Amino acid sequence: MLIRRPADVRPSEITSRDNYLNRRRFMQAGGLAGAAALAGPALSAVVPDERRAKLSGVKPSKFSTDETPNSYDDITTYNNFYEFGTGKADPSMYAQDFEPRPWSITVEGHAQKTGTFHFDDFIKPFGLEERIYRLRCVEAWSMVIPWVGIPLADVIKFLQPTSNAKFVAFETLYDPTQMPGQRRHVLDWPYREGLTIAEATHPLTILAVGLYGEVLPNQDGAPIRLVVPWKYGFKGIKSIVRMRFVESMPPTTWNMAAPHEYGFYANVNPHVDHPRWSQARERRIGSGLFASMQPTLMFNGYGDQVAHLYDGLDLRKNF
Ligand SMILES: Nc1nc2c(c(=O)[nH]1)N[C@H]1C(S)=C(S)[C@@H](COP(=O)(O)O)O[C@H]1N2
Ligand SMILES: [Mo]
Repeated sequence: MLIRRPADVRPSEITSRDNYLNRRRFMQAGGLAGAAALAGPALSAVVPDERRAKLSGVKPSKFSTDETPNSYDDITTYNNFYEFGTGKADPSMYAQDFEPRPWSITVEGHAQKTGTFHFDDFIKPFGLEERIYRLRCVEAWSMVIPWVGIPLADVIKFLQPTSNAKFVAFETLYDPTQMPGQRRHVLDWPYREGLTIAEATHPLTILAVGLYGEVLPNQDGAPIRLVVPWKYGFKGIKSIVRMRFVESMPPTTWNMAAPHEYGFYANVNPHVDHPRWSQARERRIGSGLFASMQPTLMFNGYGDQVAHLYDGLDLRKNF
């Protein structure tokens, strides 16, 4: 288990937290009209920039699983985020100095509303929901994660794609000064992912901005990442800076790296094995070393809701 040493807490972080608390105290004590204006954008932001700050106005969702979530510790110390190293503990160590603010998201391609949005403006029109979802990694481990996010369908409706938009492509930040993993050509940076429009606008698909009711930790993809619960974890692209509405199937990182092993669709499918290992079972992280593996469910258990998206598609060919 990883313990965060006091040395890892940078002075800038302490200062911003103190300022935040002071401002709050000032407002509570003074009850001044217009105090919100004095306090500035930090208090009005839907997703505060202070680490581990509590998110307010989060609504529960009927789409959540009732399985017990993994611990905060599991979810934040067992990660895949190659921009910070390829080991499972690397992101929890090397993403600490990453600054997910200021942040902007550029929207391009076949949509009425394109351009560069500040993160806060991008999020503001939408309500935050808690979505407790199973995450199934292609490496045959799984977790249950209480995300906080916004439905991607709402965002897409707001951006008004044209009829030419058949797919949505996403890109992660490319910044080797902050992302040490990008100093080596482990993957063809920036990390890229894509969905069909039907997948992107499915009610289960969200952009996550939080975890356990708090601001999303860096190692889980701060400030904003994709979550598509019926697909292998690698589709859940982290730290998104670009969204592009396109006409043809966009290139995706793992498909480019190993086309025979990772397809565009990447639907969780216990009947289609990875060329080098079985996908029939999975190990639930945190269940203990001696716990047996559990069966992997078609579409990660979300088949009732998503199977229709693939009617007539051969899922062996379109893996
Ligand atoms: N930018 C980026 N996004 C990424 C990855 C990555 O290496 N870089 N890894 C993917 C993989 S393989 C998985 S399983 C999930 C893990 O998400 P988590 O660490 O929040 O559980 O993130 C996905 N998103
Ligand atoms: Mo993964």
